[in-house]
Amino acid sequence: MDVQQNRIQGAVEVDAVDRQLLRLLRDDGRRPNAEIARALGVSEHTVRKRLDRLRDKGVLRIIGLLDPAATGFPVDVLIGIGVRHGLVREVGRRLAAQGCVAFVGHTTGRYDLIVEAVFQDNDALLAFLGDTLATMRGITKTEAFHVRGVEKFKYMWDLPADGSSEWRATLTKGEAIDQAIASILAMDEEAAVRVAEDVLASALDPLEVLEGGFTVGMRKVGDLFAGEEMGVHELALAADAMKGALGILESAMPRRVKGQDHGTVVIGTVEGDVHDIGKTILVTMFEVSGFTVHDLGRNVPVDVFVKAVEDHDADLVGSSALMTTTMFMQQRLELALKAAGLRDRVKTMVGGGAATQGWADKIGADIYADNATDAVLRAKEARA
Ligand code: B12
Repeated sequence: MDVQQNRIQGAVEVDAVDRQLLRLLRDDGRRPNAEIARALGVSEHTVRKRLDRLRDKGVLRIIGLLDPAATGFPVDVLIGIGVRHGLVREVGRRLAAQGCVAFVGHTTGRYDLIVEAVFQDNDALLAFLGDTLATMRGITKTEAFHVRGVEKFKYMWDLPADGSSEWRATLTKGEAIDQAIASILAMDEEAAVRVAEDVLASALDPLEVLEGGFTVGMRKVGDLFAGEEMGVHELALAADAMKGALGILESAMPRRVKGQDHGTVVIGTVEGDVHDIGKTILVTMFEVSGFTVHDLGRNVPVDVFVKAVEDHDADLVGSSALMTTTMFMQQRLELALKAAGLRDRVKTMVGGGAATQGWADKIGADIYADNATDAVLRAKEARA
């Protein structure tokens, strides 16, 4: 008990911001402080101070790692070594002096030492086992374990979240994107939710994984459906997985900055169309970017859009259409806004899988975007 308490007392305190900072550096140790500051929402001065402290306390070391496999030493072997009593230290030191040895640890159990060594090929490994180790004074037995693949290195280890005794998987952006796409293609809501939770625990940008992972997965599902490799039931299951992940990721998007008001937006999916996942992302992105949003939902008749524009004195109206059979509703909306005398007061935005820039030009819509981030950027430009 005393030992445990001493260990905890001596441990360096690493708070949530430190952990996020360490994760960012784990991906790229040369990431500029300015970029880290932006990602964490703190000043560069704070980043510098925290880095200095973590370095001083020995929590962080930024080093260059040489990859043996990439430099012509692909054979990676762990070797358990038994040593005659009294000679363990001496043998350990002699092993550590060998050029091919990357790690020497003193262990309990069947072996006294565990060594990791790298070789150009199996002949070099056999020479090391048969010549060097077999003739080294004090060694009584060896057992070699050829490492066929590595899932995790020590530097990838992370502390559990604050106040929790549970470790969550920590993912790089690439891993998160791959897993997000896979969970949608597998139509696995549980997996999608887990990936989304891991994204947050890994301090990754939820939007990047949403757009680059989950949304890409949904588009692939659409292609499989078009090629008749998936039915409507599977589409619905994939959509449930996407919605599960979306709920988690949305909760972590930064809330609207107080006092910011870029304008009022009315958003909905057009009549006859129930596809509302993209529309929901759009609503979130406009909200977190400082707009006041009125979400009309899906399957929304044109006159409901028009009434909402009038009632809320909207600056922008966005209509989403995912099908070639429903996109004409976006054109009807243009005409109805003109007929109501509102067209000059409001900017129109069209989007969703069916719409294109060409379509927007043809019907006279002001803004087209094929993702929610660009939609917000264009809306801000149009209002500037
Ligand atoms: C999930 C899905 C469903 C789910 C929808 C669940 C839900 N609540 O949304 C369910 C199973 C219900 C469904 C039903 C159907 N679907 Co469906 N569906 C899809 C699928 C696979 C994914 C759509 C999606 O969510 N994508 C992910 C989101 C994030 O992307 P997004 O919608 O494109 O949105 C992004 C951008 O486009 C943009 N954006 C979106 N809206 C807006 C709006 C504005 C203003 C702006 C600026 C930007 C913008 O920002 C978003 C975020 O980045 C698509 C395939 C595809 N390639 O789109 C087919 C697809 C749209 N469906 C299709 C079809 C045919 C159907 C059905 C007719 C099938 C049937 N036989 O019953 C029905 C139609 C029901 C109806 N009346 O609407 C076809 C449409 C074909 C066509 N060209 O007309 C598609 C293209 C599949 C295909 N390749 O054949 N579907």
